[in-house]
Amino acid sequence: MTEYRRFRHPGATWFFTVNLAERRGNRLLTDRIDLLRVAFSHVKAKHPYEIDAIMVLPDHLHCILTLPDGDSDFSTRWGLIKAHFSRHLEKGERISKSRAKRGERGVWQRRFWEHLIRDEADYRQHIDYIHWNPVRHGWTQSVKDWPYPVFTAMCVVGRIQRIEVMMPMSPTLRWRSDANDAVRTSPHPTGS
Ligand code: NI
Repeated sequence: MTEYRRFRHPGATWFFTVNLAERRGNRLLTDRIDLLRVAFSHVKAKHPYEIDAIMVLPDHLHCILTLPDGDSDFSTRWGLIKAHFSRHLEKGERISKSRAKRGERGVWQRRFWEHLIRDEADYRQHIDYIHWNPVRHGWTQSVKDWPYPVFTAMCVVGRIQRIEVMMPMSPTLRWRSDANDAVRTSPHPTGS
């Protein structure tokens, strides 16, 4: 198991929730995880960031990113990641009139949720939140059974491995046999 990463960059580490425009029954992100990985690494090459933790769910994703010192331009990065993903995706999603008028795709929600990580406790809480998210949304009874990749900085460039290998673990996190109990006791910042 990967050693738990410590919170090292006050003022530079952020939690994000990014949603697909169409969420009901949409599994685009896990179906096209290949494309998502390419989008992340493509943007990272020109606009560096570190992925502290990430959970890709079928219709949204949560992650913690650390930006370089003095650079808090996460909006550019997300704009580019989303655009790269959409551009390489076959057309076919529902596109609203206002977006169609501007020639925009309808893959992602325009807005995303961001939260500046305050301190070690806040960092740990959000790591736990990310980790438990598939259970929280009812996709799986146990995080260990979640079949889709969780990737950290390492596997964005390398191969995707399973969650129990790749996920940075918080010392506060304990596996629970009762999934519902896990949901109740997991921290609940916001986003989705
Ligand atoms: Ni979620």
